[in-house]
Amino acid sequence: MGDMNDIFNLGREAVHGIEQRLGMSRRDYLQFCATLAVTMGLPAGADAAVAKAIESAKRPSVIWLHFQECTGCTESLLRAEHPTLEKLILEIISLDYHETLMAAAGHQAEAARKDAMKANKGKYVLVIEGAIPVKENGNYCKIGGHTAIDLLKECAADAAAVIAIGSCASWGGMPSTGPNPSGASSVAEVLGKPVVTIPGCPPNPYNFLATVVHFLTFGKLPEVDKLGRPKFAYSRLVHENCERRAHFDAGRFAMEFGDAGHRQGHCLYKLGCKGPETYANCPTLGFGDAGENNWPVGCGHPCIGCTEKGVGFTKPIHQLAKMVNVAPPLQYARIVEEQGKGASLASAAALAALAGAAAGAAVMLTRNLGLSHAAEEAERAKAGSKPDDKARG
Ligand code: FSX
Ligand code: SF4
Ligand code: F3S
Repeated sequence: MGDMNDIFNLGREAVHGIEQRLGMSRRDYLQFCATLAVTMGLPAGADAAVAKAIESAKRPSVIWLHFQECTGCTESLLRAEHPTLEKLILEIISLDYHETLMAAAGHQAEAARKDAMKANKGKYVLVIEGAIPVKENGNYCKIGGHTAIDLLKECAADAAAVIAIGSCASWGGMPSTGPNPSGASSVAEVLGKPVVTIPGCPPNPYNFLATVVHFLTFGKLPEVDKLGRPKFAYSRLVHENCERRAHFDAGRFAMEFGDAGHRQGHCLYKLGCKGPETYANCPTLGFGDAGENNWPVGCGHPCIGCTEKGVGFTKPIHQLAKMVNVAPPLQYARIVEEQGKGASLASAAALAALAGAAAGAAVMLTRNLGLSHAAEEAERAKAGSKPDDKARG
């Protein structure tokens, strides 16, 4: 958390102005700035910079286009349970063109877009929600007689920054699910250059807001990974911060919805949870400001990998996830301990046979039950095998 002196030294008059403008108490406002700074992973004191930027900077003009999508991105931004989030968004940015929210229609709406682009040439932030269909010359999506392809290119030409919000705009998302009849493509593919992406279906509104506030505070977009995702939000696997992780490590899994394991909050890996191969900050940020555990896994549903290209809307929901950086057996306690020489090979073999193990497994069990750690290592050295390979079978 930042230096409170910095925050409280923020001119009282300025903060008063903010109180008036945002219709929230000074305490709530400063808390909000601190939350955004923490979301962005900024160092101590940055919350004061965020507060100053929001207070002093001119609201950036935002032009928001909708293509192939469900409008869930907008919904998640504006229907968050936080009582002031909607207000904050509309007060921090100047939403000059947004087809779902604007009152204008038809030619009036077209004129509003042109006017906003002209008045803020080179300075506006272009936000794209939805994928762009490229098959049949883009005819699957037309607005005001123009294809999504043409609209995107026209609006991106004079934008200061382009943000692809949601998985559809980021990598094709749900509309690009095979066989992808309309050729749904990402913003970066159509523009032929990388853009900032905030994937998620829908994405967490705080990740979008933090990205915009970063732009406002530092005059540039946050650091991104090779897929254009802000590192502050997408550098960790869901699995790395999941509250059910201890159950995964201990081998306690829900095997079907509603079973004892599921009711006790055990790991959802065996129900197809894609947390082990999905990068997102859902477990740490949560959704909807409705308190702890308000995210898919927290609510008892496996992560479907909605942020991740090649996972969400691609892999079958109940297919087991690929373990990106950890394999389950590595987490289990060794089955051969240091002390003791253990049983003879013969007695161990008998034990394995008694246990009814299959022939191959019995051999393995024989080896593992029958040897002490030191002897096991010696066996391996003799066989020229690497540690653990055999123990895991
Ligand atoms: Fe919907 Fe947005 Fe999903 Fe896509 O979010 S919530 S289909 S990511 O573009 O509206
Ligand atoms: Fe959590 Fe899913 Fe990982 Fe289990 S597999 S710990 S439910 S992210
Ligand atoms: Fe999506 Fe998984 Fe998060 S489904 S919302 S990435 S927990």
